[in-house]
Amino acid sequence: MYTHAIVRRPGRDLADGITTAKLGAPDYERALRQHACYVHALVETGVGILALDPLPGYPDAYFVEDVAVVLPEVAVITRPGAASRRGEEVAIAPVLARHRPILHIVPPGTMDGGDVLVVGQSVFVGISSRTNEAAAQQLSIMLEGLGYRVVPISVATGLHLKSSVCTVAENTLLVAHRARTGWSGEALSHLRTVSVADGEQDAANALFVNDRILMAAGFPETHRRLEALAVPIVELDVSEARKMDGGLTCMSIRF
Ligand code: CIR
Repeated sequence: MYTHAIVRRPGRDLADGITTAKLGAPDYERALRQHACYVHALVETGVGILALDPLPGYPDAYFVEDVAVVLPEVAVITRPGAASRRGEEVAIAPVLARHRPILHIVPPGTMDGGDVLVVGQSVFVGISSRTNEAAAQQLSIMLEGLGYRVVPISVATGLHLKSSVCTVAENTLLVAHRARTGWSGEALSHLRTVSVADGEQDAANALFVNDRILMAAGFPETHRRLEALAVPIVELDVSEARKMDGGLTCMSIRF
C-alpha cells in the first residue's frame, strides 16, 4: 500500500512546457481544476499528499514523476533527459530525503521516471529519447543488492515507457499495441496483460494506487476491458495534461 504521494501544482507558464501533442495550448484555470480533482482522487485512495508549489522557470515541473524513482528501500533522484527540465530534480531531493536514503543518477546517465515501471522485483526501464543505457546500468548497480532486476526495454514510439504500458492491478499491465515490440516474451510472460483498445492510445497511461485504477476519461472500450479486473475505476478529465504529453502517472510520485 502507498502511504504518500508528492504532487506539484501546475504553474501559469504550463503552456511553455515541452510537447509533441497536437491538441492545442493548455488552459491554466482548467488545468488547475483538473489537477485539484486528480489530487482529490489520490486522497480518496488513502495516501497523504505532499503538495508542492509551482517551480518558477520549470513549466513541466508538475510532472513530478519524472524526477524520482522511489522504492521501499531507497529513492533514486533522476537526471531528466530534457535539458529544460534539468534542475527539477534538485527541488524534489529534500522532500524525499525525509522518507528514504537518496541516490542519484549521474552523467552521462539521463533518466525520466516516466520510463521506469516497477512490477514486484522487476524494474523495467524504457530506453527512450529521455532515458539512456548508462542510466539503466547505474540503476541496475544501485538496485541489484536490494534484490531487484533491472530490465531495459526499447521504447519505439511515445514519449516514455509508461506512455504505452502501466500497472492496473497486481502483476497486471495495461499495454498499448505499439508497446509490445520492445518487450521480449520472457519479460512479460509472468504478467497478465490487458490491451488498450484501438484508437484509445491515450488511455494507456493509467495509475493503479491502493487497489484503485485512476484512468483518463473518454476511453470507453478500454474502460470496459479494465472492468474485467474487478478493481474500482475512477475516471478523471486530464485533457490539459494530455496537451503537454502528460497523463495519470506523471503528476505524482507514490510511495
Ligand atoms: C515532457 O515532455 O517532459 C512533459 N511535457 C511531459 C512529461 C510527462 N511525464 C510522464 O509521462 N511521466
